[in-house]
Amino acid sequence: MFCFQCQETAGNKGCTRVGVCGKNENTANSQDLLIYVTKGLSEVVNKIGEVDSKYYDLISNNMFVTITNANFDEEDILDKVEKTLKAKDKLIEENKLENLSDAAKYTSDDRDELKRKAIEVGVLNIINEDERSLVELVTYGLKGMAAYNHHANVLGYRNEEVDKFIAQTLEKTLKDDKDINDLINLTMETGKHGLMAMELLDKANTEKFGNPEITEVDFSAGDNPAILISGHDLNDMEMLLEQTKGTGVDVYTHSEMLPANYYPKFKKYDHFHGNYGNSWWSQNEEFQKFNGPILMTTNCIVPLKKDNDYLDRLFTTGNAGYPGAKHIEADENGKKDFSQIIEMAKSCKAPENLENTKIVGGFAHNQVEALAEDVVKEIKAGNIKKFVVMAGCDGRHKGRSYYTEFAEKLPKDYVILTAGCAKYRYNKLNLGHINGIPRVLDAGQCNDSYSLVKTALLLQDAFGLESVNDLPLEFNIAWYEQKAVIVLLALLSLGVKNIHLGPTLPAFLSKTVVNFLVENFNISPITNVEKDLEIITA
Ligand code: FS2
Ligand code: SF4
Repeated sequence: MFCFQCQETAGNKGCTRVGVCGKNENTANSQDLLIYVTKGLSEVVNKIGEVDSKYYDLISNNMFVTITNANFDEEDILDKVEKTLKAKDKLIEENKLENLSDAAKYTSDDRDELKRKAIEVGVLNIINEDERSLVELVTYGLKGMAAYNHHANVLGYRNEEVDKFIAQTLEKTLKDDKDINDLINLTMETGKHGLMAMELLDKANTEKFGNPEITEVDFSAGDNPAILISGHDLNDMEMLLEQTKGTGVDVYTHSEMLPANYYPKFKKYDHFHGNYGNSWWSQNEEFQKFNGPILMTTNCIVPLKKDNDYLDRLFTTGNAGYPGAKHIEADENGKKDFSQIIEMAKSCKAPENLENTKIVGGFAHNQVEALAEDVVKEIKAGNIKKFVVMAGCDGRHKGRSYYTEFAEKLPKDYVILTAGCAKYRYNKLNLGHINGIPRVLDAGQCNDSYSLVKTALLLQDAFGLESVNDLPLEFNIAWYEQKAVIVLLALLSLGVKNIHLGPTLPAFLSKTVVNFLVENFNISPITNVEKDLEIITA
């Protein structure tokens, strides 16, 4: 195996024997094969031109499955490989396609052969380091885009341009004669389409569930038995709340599902208790203490430790998967039956209380727009000096305490704009208010990063500035997995410069690609809190 797609990759070079995330060699290889056959399917779909949207769904789903910490189940991934091959072969036969690439031609229904092939199709097949770097940068961006696209699709929203871009770009990565400049252009195009996918998801979420609003979220545990829901899928959230109504079972969010608390539609459910626990990586201890069933709707899953005995309480759905955990499939209409989880919850003890914290969030673009007048007033009065976007991911590395310290030491007239699980590093610090405007404005999940872009454009407009780079706005982004890659590419496609990126630069960026990003966008790695604060406050 060779995998270097996330920030925690071994030695910041690559995982070669087992993933730091816990992904074993066979699972890693099966994911490589899933990407390979999905590229083949994409080529076939592009050749035909117009196909049923179910093929685009399959492409997005497959990409999503391979995102860090989404699916650890080799057999499930190989099932998806077989499903993809069958769909592709049917299209080839029906349309009598010829002159296809090896990836599009490849087929087998023999598991042993699939496992053999899986070893052959890894990222190291591209020998030229710069080419490999750009192909993987684009592919990881597409994974993030596919995740956003999938969430919008299940809510009934679609942008054909996004679907087609994903399929066409995947096919382009198969070409033997890749030109570096073409790949650089493709990277920027990926960012541009990433923004479209984010916009689509924002529209889907806000039209379905209302605009997030300022909300105080309770982190304490109640007395009823309960279900913990994690990941990012708001469609699953709604189905779970609906099915648990009147059952005596409460629902709590975990990690990236926290922002579900900000949506008007979800707030109406009395048995939606609040949030339990913290960032994804603290789940082993927190799931153990929760006592009731846990539903993982997407990444980030952490493999169970030896002393964890909650596997029988762990459920996955959608593109998430974990060996031994029960998986809840949607029916042909997209509906999911969570009754077995609810029945299990009834016989479980109530969650153990972890804390009595309360946090305030819900500052997505509509809410910020409602506050715009006050915000502009405070900026003009000199009470708010700058905004710092501290969005992105959290992770296990000790070095991430940088973000806690950075937030703590920011001057008191600085406001943090955030989205994603990165906020767990500082969202309980009580950083205070500036005349009623909280110093940490949480827009929601990493999936809601579009809100931060809208907020920046709103401020640009309010001050009549030509470029977003002229705003009193700094970017200190923390990344971990591939959704952060598409957020970064989306920002670059908007021309955002001077982004600080940490805790480390991606291992998949070659020196040439890093130089390109520095020369054109002045991206820099974080250094230490003092030095970075000096730069940011200059
Ligand atoms: Fe956090 Fe993990 Fe949101 Fe990422 S829960 S790092 O995959 O998607 O952000
Ligand atoms: Fe390693 Fe990250 Fe890949 Fe897991 S996803 S195998 S930690 S690089």
